[in-house]
Amino acid sequence: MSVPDTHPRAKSLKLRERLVEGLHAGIVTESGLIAHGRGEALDYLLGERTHPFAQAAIAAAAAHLTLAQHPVLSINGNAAALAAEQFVDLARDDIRIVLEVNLFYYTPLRVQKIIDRLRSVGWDGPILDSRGPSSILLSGSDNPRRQVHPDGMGRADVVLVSLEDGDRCEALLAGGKTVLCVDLNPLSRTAQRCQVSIVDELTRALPLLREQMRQDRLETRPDLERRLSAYDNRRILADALAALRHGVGP
Ligand code: PTJ
Repeated sequence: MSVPDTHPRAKSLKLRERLVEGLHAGIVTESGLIAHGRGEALDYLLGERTHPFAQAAIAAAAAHLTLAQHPVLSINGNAAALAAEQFVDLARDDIRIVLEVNLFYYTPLRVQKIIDRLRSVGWDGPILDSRGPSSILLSGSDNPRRQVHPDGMGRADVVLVSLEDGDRCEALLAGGKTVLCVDLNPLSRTAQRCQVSIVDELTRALPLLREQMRQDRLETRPDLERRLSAYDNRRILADALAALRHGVGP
């Protein structure tokens, strides 16, 4: 059923449709629908808008990605279903950015379907598979989620993960990576542990991140470094939690 633009919950319902379509296309798992429902509830409480704490985190994430030598965008089933075009837009803007498919519920077929989705929105560059035949294990922990592609997260200094499980984030941190996340739950292990937590809905956050990265190309390295040294992720998480507790919903 298509949702009319005039419906009061149109945006939210359209995102839901993308997830359901992704499930039928073999991109999203059943658990992915549950994860989306959790995100939807949190976003409702946040008034479905980007708050200043998310804008500050986006600015920090953009600085990290701009200063990085080997930036990687990690893409799972939900992220691909919701925002394939937006990830491709980011990668098109910056030839250093590498796309890596990284799945919790791994099957080679799902990886292929996600690659096909990224191709269908016009990406013709490389797309790596974290658990393909050439994968390696990150050192620093025995975390079960430490498999990465050597040309992607294996050599990355900065990784953006979206809607990610906590083990993956911990494996990347143990491997010495700077981890940036998009996660509507400020209490998730990923949001709590990573260096920059963007507590915002993925499809709202990515265009803002793209715009900020475009502006940051004109900034000097010392200015970006100053932005990062002034950034306090603990404070951002506290502000996000306060907004959720206070309940700023529609
Ligand atoms: O595709 P796979 O196999 O890699 O599996 C993907 C899921 C999402 C199932 C897997 O990574 C998972 O179980 O994730 P979690 O642990 O449920 O974490 C997902 C987090 O993303 C939760 O904290 C949700 O609140 C949050 N979230 C869900 N939808 C959105 C979101 N954050 C931002 N934007 C969203 N649209």
